Amino acid sequence: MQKSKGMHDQLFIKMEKLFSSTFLRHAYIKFFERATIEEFQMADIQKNDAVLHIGCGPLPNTLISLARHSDATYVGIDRDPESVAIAQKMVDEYHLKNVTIEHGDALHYPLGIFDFIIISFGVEPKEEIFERMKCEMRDDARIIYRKQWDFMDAIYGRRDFIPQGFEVVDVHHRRDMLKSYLLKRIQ
Ligand SMILES: C[S@@+](CCC(N)C(=O)[O-])C[C@H]1O[C@@H](n2cnc3c(N)ncnc32)[C@H](O)[C@@H]1O
Repeated sequence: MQKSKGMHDQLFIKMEKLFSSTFLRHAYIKFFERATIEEFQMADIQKNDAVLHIGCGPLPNTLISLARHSDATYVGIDRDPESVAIAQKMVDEYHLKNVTIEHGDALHYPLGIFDFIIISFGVEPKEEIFERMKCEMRDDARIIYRKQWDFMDAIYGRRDFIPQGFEVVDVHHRRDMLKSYLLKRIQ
């Protein structure tokens, strides 16, 4: 991974942790809400679906926005224990009974029961994680995979990569400069 991308990821985690102890935490979650709801129109999550978010972060804005708008079962994991503890408090604060937060790394966490798997922008190592998903996710599962808008690839030093063995079903450019792919495994 390029140095500037790694620094960006670390900064993001620090910022979410900092906001989490202030009144700004609610504004932060609200700020991303519209972009998230627009993004997930392409996924069409249904009531009986199980959704895994890999890299929910200390402020699990994606899960909170989704759970407030679409009935489904949501699980958020993060490999950083401190982020998990903060995220759990946030979910409790929003009284979301259909969201579970767990400590877990995408390199080991069981993937086989999920209809949708969301991969956060800051999740690494992506190549290895996609290899795992190819073998372990359900045949009909869908992935929401986020990266920066293409023009920022040069800054982060990572080229646009669609993992081998997956095809693009849809693409959405979020208003906050994240590009989001809906992927499925090539059968
Ligand atoms: C951009 S941040 C959180 C995004 C966010 N708050 C949201 O709701 O979309 C990404 C998070 O991914 C976590 N992460 C990175 N690699 C991971 C992995 N292999 N498994 C689980 N979590 C990971 C980091 O610890 C970080 O908290």
